[in-house]
Amino acid sequence: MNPSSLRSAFVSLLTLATFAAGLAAATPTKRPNIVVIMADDMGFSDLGCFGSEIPTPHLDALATAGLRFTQFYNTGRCCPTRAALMTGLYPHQAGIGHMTADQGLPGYRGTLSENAVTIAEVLRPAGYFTIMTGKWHLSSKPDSVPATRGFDRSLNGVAGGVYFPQPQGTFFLNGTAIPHDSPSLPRDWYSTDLWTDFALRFIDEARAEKKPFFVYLAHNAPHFPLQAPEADIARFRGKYLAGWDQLAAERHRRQVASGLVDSRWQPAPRPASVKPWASLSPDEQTRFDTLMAVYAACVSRLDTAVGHLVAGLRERGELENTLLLFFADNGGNPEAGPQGRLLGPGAPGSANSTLFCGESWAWMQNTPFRRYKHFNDEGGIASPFIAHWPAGIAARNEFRRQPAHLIDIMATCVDLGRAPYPQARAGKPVLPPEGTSLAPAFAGQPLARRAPLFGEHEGNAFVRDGDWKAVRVGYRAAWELYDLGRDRTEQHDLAARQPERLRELAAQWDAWARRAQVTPYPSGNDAGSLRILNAAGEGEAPPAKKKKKRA
Ligand SMILES: [Ca+2]
Repeated sequence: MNPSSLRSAFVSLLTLATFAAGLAAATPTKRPNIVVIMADDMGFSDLGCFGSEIPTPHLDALATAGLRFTQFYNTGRCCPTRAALMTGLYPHQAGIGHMTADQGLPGYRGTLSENAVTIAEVLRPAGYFTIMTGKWHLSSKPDSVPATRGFDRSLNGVAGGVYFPQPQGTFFLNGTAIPHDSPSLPRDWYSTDLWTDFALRFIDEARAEKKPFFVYLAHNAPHFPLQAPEADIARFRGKYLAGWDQLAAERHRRQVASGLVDSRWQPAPRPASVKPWASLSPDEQTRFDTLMAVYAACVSRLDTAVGHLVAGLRERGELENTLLLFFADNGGNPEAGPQGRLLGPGAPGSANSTLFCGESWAWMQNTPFRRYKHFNDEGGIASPFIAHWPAGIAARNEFRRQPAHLIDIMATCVDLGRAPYPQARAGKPVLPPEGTSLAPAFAGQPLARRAPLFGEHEGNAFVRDGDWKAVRVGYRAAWELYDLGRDRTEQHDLAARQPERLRELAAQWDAWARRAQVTPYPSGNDAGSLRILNAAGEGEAPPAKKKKKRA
């Protein structure tokens, strides 16, 4: 062995020893509670600690006392994100490559696969008390609710989109359908608070049984139709008259100043479909101010609820050994196009109103990234991510810059919960988890990731290996290639300069797509996302007719 390889062997040993010591120091003997809080349709820059002007003091405090991951990925859409989060598989492997409609193909059955286990189904046999509150959206079938997928206690909506009681609405309480005005619920509830209050109520049951708990709290905020109590909205009226151009620039400045974002990355420019704020009439500006004020009220109220939950954990003596994770299911939402939507008959933001922020504000919400929910560009799949665990994470107020993904949450729970991952569920073989535990990153060490990260939704697709990312829009568009280390905002396509690298990445993606049930594709799924880009004057036309096989 020559001196240089001896040295490298020694460094490897040292690294291993340091790694083991770091983990030992960071991992308490008692297994942690695990609380996963997810927001719905929220942009990368919408929390104060990720650059926002929206005050989010409680989430900021968690970031200050814990970690912010700068490159955490979701799948770009509600249902597939929930499938990947719950199972540790890619969404198509879990049967939910699109939404909850059954499209008759293995990757697109619209309900959780029998060959997948949920985190709750893994942690419960290991002694955890398992709790779910909020938006389920993993099936439209009443026999596939949290109560049938491993959760001891649950209060859930089949989907989201509900902030105030609605006469026709149905929830499930521990698997039993109840109306929105059920006597089991408080009167005049607001969803964000309701999910939080029930989570704490169920936590008390876990404590009574002296079990560690796993909580999956899936907020429906700030998804459309945006609704919030009037007093919350009033705090934000007029604050958005500064407009998206100025506010996006301010968010970017704060992101650079905090070290979250590299100053060399050019922020995604305002799309052609989004008008310069200064070109709008005063009436238009007031209308857009109202839309964003209600959105900000939803986010602010969500932050207050997180504060309530954290205070509840602290009062119960549980905060110290609780791993709390916070992230969003997809990026800012451009649905309803550049104009957004503001319909009554009630006051904007009330239970009788329909508000969508739309593409113009979504561009600002995703600062500094391009594109939105639905897409696999960073604006669609990059989420703010906070990890807080006083007893288990020694670092305070640090960034973690390794890419991480929803599929890693299952692996992290298996690791920290010391839970065996099952080979079978109800007699059916279970697919092995795709992700890797985030515990090494908590201790400042490299993740043990062996494969690139992949994604696909409505034909939009990406593969990321190290800093290299190939990404495409729709089923038929050419791949683009980006070096995210130098260009996280995807402004400089290197496809023509590095065709060989791109070919390799695309081949890896093809192999993954076959393995993970992404192909064969269902027909016509790209219409939803491409309509948005067509409104923006870019992208391809959706397929005119159902075609047999595009795979
Ligand atoms: Ca969503």
